[in-house]
Amino acid sequence: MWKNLALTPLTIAIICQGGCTNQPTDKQLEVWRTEAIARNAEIVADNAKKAQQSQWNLVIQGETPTGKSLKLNWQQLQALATNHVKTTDPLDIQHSSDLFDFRGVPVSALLEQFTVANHVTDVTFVSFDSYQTTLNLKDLWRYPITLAIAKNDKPIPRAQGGPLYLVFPYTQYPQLKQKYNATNWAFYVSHIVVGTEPAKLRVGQHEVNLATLDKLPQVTLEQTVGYRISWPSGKVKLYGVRLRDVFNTLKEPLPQQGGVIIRGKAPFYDDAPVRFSTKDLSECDILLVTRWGESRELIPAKMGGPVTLAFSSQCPAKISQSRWVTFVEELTTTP
Ligand SMILES: Nc1nc2c(c(=O)[nH]1)N[C@H]1C(S)=C(S)[C@@H](COP(=O)(O)O)O[C@H]1N2
Ligand SMILES: [Mo]
Repeated sequence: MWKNLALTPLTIAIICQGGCTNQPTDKQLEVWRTEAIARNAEIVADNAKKAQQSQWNLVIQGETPTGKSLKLNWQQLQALATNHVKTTDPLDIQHSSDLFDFRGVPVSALLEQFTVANHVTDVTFVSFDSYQTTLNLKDLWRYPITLAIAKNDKPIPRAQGGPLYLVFPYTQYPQLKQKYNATNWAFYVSHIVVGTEPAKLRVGQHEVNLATLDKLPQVTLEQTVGYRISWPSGKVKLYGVRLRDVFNTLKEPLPQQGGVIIRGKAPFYDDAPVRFSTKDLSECDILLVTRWGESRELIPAKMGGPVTLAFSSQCPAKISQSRWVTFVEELTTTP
């Protein structure tokens, strides 16, 4: 605590105690003390913010020949963040005509570390809050679209998309504005998915892939979906398996009093877990969806696939108004 304290009039006053000629008045000491406390609180808050930022990781994964993934910590990101993009920021509404100097890692520099499978056409960015945006792979090679860590030489505050903000060089390449609008500028990016990952879920001690899911009883729903991004509006066909069948088949007992927690890729699921009681699971169909539409296509990353969570319209509102989890990665039981 004390080593964080800035050299303020209070510390000087303490050093001077006894030895200095102009003794401060009690009132002056009280002012200095108040100032020192305020300054100290600022430093502590600032350190907390820095700690939060230094814990930020970026994961890059997806369709690479070996399924290789890469996790970069804050220190590594900082070392890579050497590219400058001078552009307006369409999400900085109060300064919409200002030119900002963003410093960050061009996405192409990250992709260079992979051999991307030939058929891959797009790359999806997933954010802390589960927001997602998908870009054309060719555009990432063609333009210095960048994950920025600094804006005008300062770390980017959370409210402005930090610590890692996907920025487009609008000013240098105005044609990018036609293709990518403000909704593509993703705040607090945590994952980059190249193409679409193969289905791989952790269920308790088990690892489950698409072949395993395909062996379970298949359920079809036709209804409006609750995903935020890139799904058609109106009724959509969804195909998948019931959560309760997944647990039963794997002989993972569902706790009578407790329930299950469903975790997606976005880090905020750790803070705000999506959970259902065992009773909820028996009352209606809560599904892990693996295919959609008339032609039963696999769910691409662009739509939050390969596995998403869905609720039958027969489910009570309290259940179906839960989050429609995208990029489902883990199911665990909870007492
Ligand atoms: N991580 C993240 N990035 C995001 C969003 C979001 O909800 N989360 N919203 C997008 C959309 S739709 C817009 S219009 C702008 C501004 O979003 P806001 O009005 O919610 O700040 O940010 C874009 N980037
Ligand atoms: Mo928006």
